[in-house]
Amino acid sequence: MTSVPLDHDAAAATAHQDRPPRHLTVAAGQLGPISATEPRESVVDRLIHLLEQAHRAGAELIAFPELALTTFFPRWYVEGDPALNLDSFYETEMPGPATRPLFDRAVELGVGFALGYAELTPDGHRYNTQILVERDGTIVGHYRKVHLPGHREHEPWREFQHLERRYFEKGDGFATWNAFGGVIGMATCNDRRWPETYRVLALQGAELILIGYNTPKHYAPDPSQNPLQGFHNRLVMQAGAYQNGCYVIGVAKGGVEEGVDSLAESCIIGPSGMILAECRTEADEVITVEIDLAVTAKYKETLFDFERYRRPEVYGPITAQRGAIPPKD
Ligand code: ING
Repeated sequence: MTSVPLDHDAAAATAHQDRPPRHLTVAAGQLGPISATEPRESVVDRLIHLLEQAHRAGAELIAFPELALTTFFPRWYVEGDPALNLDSFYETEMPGPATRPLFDRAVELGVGFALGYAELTPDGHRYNTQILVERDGTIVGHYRKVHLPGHREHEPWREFQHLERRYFEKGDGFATWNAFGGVIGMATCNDRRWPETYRVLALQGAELILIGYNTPKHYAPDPSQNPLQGFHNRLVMQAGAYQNGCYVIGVAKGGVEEGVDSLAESCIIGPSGMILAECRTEADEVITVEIDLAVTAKYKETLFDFERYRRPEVYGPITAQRGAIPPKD
């Protein structure tokens, strides 16, 4: 039983006083398709071009998509052991020879970035990974995707596969980092659909959450959702932002990639839940917004004052159960 301090209503109820501003100009670096044969060096050139464009617009941080260095290879079932056939899609060092130019250019321009890629560890573990790199080129954050969607075995009935559960292991949790003058959290793609993602990050102080995604517009288990992909994308990130008093950047690799039409619609969302900027194309595109991280306090210190209003003592089922347990008759 979690002991919760007594109610805080004794605290004086006064209008929220604005905090000193903490401005940060952020960008989403959306990617169009990456073909299976596009060399890493070519993709890195595209990322550098987006980073330079963001820098010209004053950005100090740019978020790149999930698996931003390669095509979304989990759409294919590859016979035999994944370790034997798919290694070319994984990074064994970061930065490596192909990605070092991105780090070098970022340091030259003083722009930090978040980058999603497939990670193969020295001891043979595979993750859908995202890193946070500060403006001096230091990797300050390292996140491995927690919620792996799709399936593990070949399902030939599908137009294309979604084998993340075959090609990646689950990450072991969410973390936040002090960087860029605030508290930054990261999540990846399917993570954005689960409210726990935002709440666990916000309970660790997150003020800005960076989320890369690759989302096919066709959802094989229920195609009735296909026309709602854009709505669901905005819905979950806007809700997550508002309910946790956070800025959220959702950044896509979109367009028709190896025959699979994928959602673009990258956007930057404020703690009000309002969309502050959104991409208009399904190609490489940069959007930037000068945000004020101090504005998060308007929500975190009023409506969503966790310490004052949350009731963890009644939230037990959220961590005690995995699936739903309906009431007995
Ligand atoms: N992609 C998807 C996502 O959650 C998916 C999985 C595909 C959901 C299609 C809905 C429709 O956005 C990843 N990579 O998690």
